[in-house]
Amino acid sequence: MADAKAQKRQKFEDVFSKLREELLDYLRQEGMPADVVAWFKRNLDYNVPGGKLNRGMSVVDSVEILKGRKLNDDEYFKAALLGWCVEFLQAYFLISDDMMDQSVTRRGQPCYYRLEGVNLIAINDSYMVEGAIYYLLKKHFRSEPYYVYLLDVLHDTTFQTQIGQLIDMVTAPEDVVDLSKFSLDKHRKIVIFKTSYYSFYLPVALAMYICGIPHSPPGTHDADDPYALAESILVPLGEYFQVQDDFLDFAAPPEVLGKIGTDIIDNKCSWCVNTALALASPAQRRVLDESYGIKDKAAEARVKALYEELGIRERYAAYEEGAYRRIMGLIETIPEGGKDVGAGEVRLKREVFKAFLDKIYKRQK
Ligand code: DMA
Ligand code: MG
Ligand code: MG
Ligand code: MG
Repeated sequence: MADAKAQKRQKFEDVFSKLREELLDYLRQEGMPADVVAWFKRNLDYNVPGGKLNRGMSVVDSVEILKGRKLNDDEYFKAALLGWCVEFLQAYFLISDDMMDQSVTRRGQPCYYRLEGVNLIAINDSYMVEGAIYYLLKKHFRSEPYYVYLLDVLHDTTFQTQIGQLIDMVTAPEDVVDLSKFSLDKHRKIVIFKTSYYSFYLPVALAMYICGIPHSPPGTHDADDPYALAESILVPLGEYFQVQDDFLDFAAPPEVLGKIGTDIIDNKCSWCVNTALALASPAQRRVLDESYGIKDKAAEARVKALYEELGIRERYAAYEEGAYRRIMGLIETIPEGGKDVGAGEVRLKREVFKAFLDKIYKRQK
């Protein structure tokens, strides 16, 4: 079982090696100096492949589920390529996210911008990881009838994520800590925009496009559009995923998580602080007001102790159970046997969403 999982990952990673070579060849063909090619190679190797690969591999999984059969070599390559586009997009966001959050580690190693000689060049390096997506897409999908849909969904979800990162940053100013600005409502907006669209809707929508699932004609009710239906389930799923991310920032051991949490010190509008604010007595609220969002390890420890005192772990466990049941309920609104999408033979299936939910339920990292 563990072997099958490792093999599956290896097969997916082999596609990355091929894509990386195509990108490096492009620079070489353009006559770029060897040190420039080497820099781009290190950028790609350091930032793109080392994560859990859940988002990327879920494109392949979703295509397999939608088609209801194993993929041939060409179908696998195309699905995996789109999966890697999601991973490239993620890498682009993470390089800049770590700079903005002044994070220290990511995936068990120093954040990229902290490497010697990198620093602010990481800004351009993040743009190049994004640019690579459109080079690869054009090279492999230019003549497909759905090419423009791939471009649209990538651009739309990129902009949504950038808006989400902006709300996240603006709600967490470095100089003024004002916890009255926080609310679970604002938190919801932040997490849906910064995480749900690109991590959950995007992989499934890409899979649906290459399977040829059509949009319903303009003017028809949203509920009849398979993409709108997918979004209505994947957005809450992504919200649950980011609540996990917020909780793990506080509760998970860094050696398991692969990153050191910064939310308390960075004054983030996290699920944990919002939940704590709702539970705190006036005295506990004063602890939060005095210790949250300041660059001081002892203050951070006081906030963490308060989280323990308020039972944030138990609240989270209850939230997780509720979220799981609620999302399962949403999935079960899809007609059994798949939603008939008319012209296409491929139907939206419950299994696409269940597979995703099972991957993240009770995750520890
Ligand atoms: C993640 O927000 C959002 C994006 C778009 C990278 P975050 O800062 O909570 O992520 P992490 O905990 O991985 O730094
Ligand atoms: Mg971050
Ligand atoms: Mg962030
Ligand atoms: Mg986080």
